[in-house]
Amino acid sequence: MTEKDQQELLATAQSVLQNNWVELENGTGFSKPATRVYPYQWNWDSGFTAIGYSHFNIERAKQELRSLFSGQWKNGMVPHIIFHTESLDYFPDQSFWQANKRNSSAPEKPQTSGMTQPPVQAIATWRIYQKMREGSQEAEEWLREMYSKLYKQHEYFYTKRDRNKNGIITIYHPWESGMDNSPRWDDILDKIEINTKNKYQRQDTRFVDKRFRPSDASYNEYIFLAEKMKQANYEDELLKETHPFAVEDVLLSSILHLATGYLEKIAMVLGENTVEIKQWLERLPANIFRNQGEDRLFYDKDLRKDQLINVKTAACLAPIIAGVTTASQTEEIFDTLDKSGFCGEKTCHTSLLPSVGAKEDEFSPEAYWRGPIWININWLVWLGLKAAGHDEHANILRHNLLTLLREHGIWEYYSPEDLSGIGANRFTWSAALAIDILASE
Ligand code: 9WN
Repeated sequence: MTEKDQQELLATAQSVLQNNWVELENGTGFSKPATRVYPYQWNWDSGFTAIGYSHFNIERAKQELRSLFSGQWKNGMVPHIIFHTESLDYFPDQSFWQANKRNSSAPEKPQTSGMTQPPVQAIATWRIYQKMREGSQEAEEWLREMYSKLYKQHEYFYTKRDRNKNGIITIYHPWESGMDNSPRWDDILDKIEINTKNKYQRQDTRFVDKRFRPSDASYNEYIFLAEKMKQANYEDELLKETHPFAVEDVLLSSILHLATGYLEKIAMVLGENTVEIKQWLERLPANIFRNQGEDRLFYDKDLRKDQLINVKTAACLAPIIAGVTTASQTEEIFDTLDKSGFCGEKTCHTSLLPSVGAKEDEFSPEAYWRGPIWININWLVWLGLKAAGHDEHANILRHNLLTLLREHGIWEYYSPEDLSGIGANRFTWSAALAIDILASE
């Protein structure tokens, strides 16, 4: 890609972030993931966005995280949506969740949802610190401001959601995975008996073509499960026993492990005690290989059945993101993907990863998390490859990501067949991560 192409991509990506920024009356602000379809602040989106902003507007990067953590619960949970504003464009909104009426941990204001998402904020906090004058008082003050919030966020996962103390975190809803309608959840969802019918009106399909979004049947399942969580007042102890959807999620756990490494770095700069963090960091590497299938890929576990969920999706590479695979294990994973035609006609050594293997029965190139290429997943794998020194492979991925963004625009996701952009146009995290990839060598 020429220098001019890169400059133009950077300018477009920055303008997407500027456009999706929402100024709040209290002087702070947050980024909508996209105009209309996602009017609030989302958890992992905001971490990716802060990383993008750290390259050109440190204040915005900090505000993004500050506004997210203003919705943190007393028990440490950072909810998946923070409702700083009101909007008629999204369902379910704050009136559905009623989090502050149901759980005394939830803040009165801002209102929030009652579940969480993969935690990328410790990574973002560290990136912001690196961009400030490292070692300066101001930079340390930033870490000090964030540390206890991040610590509580991680402590929540390791104490409330790590049921078997194995570093593999339990999620109670597909929305918590961030990969909402992934076929990873199909079997469990198919078997859930929806015995109450909720009356509700979807809003998403007013803004994005229905065929690119989850089906109505999936929405019924999401709302049924969210309603069940609400009935349990979002109490982890109750959900643990009775909730019909309980899955050990390898992707979320790998992201948590990666982010906990950054939490440790932050603690070390601040001279905080790292004993507990070190113990958390021991869990996943000691146990994740139990989630490995005979084909060398990694799978989630359905805790209600005590069985691995054998569907080939991009989550099967998660331990590469966590940085816990050796060079030969990483090679084995990519060899398996190539043999199974995961990336279609090209190999995964040379091409972007689709969300679901191209030869899987469930693969559907334009259906949300059931096939399309997502920038954040490829970015996470790129980071993992880069950190482990797989330079050649990382460089190919970087090149493919930038070419995709430059030639096809800044979309929510892309068809692996013709690389056309789908879902929401001018999508915030795709722009933010484009900026980060451009800034790397
Ligand atoms: C539900 C905001 C979010 C992302 C998720 C993505 C999608 C929401 C939705 O949008 O989920 O949380 O309404 O479909 O799946 O990863 O955080 O961009």
